[in-house]
Amino acid sequence: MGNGDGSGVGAVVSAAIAEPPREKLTKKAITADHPTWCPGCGDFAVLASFYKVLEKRNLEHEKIVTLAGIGCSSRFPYFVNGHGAHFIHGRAVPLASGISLARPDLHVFLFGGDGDGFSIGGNHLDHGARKNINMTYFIMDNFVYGLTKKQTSPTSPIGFKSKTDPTGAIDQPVNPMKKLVAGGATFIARTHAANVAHMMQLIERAFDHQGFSVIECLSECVEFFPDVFDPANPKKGGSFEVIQEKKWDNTPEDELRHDVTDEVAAYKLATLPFPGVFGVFYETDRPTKNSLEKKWIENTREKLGNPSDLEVLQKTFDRIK
Ligand SMILES: Cc1ncc(C[n+]2csc(CCOP(=O)(O)OP(=O)(O)O)c2C)c(N)n1
Ligand code: SF4
Ligand SMILES: [Mg+2]
Repeated sequence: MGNGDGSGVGAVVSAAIAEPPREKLTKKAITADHPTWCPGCGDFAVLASFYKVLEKRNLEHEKIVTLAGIGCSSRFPYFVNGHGAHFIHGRAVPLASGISLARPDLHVFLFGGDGDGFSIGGNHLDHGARKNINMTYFIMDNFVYGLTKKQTSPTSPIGFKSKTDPTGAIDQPVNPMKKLVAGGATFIARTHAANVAHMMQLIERAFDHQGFSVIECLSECVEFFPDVFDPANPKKGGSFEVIQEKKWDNTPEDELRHDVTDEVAAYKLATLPFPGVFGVFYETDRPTKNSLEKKWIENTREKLGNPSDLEVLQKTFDRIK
């Protein structure tokens, strides 16, 4: 900051005060409250993977924002020592959108459940996706409403007996991968909470992606839908089938591999019967709303003769007087 007389003394003083070296971000520094999930809940592994990624990437601590809606999974921000909030049920995407657009320098991570993301928040998910707002959204899908103690969720399979469907669910469940492809998300992936290495890989890829990146993670609710994801857990007799992505190496094997930029191929993968396949279904490079809006603001400002924020605000007030 200058001292006001134009001598630049202030600048010299501030230059002399060297920034202290940054301490490496540790798990200890990002760990907050003790998680209050039921022992054995899949969400613990998601939290552990997230801590590991933050530590590995050594992000600037003050640039991490963890957001959520309402649900067991949406307790997530309580357990991360950083900026965070959990918001109204289903309204996590709009909250995250505002923060992402206003503060493009922050890393916006969003966590939540299948109810929060695909039911009450399903509409917001579509709009966040089509607008390609920059954030990483991790949906912990347990096929049930956990927090409210076992109601049918939009991903519950037909026949699932719950408090809202005592004789078994009769409605066709949402297919998250199909919904996200159709919605226009630019990074779409699927993983399983029993596979920490796979989860970490996907969180890192989603984080590196510019745009609306979503990971659906099968995360078991041991209380209200136990063992449902065993068919994809090798430790419990299932098999975890990973998507083989194209290497573009001109080999005959490559013909059979998945092209992540092909949305029809992604849609086809999404039609595989439960438990399906895991990995990146779709990834494309499309301008984010963040970049488009920034350009629009800069152009408008230039047209108006580069006024300050205060002048723009004053002009707006004058107009509505
Ligand atoms: C507007 C509104 N409707 C309903 C509720 C009640 N409610 C809280 S969490 C929840 C569903 C949670 O399910 P999910 O998002 O799958 O998270 P989980 O608990 O399974 O992790 C519901 C219906 C609420 N809090 N607010
Ligand atoms: S009720 Fe289910 S989702 Fe909620 S904490 Fe317990 S095991 Fe996890
Ligand atoms: Mg749920």
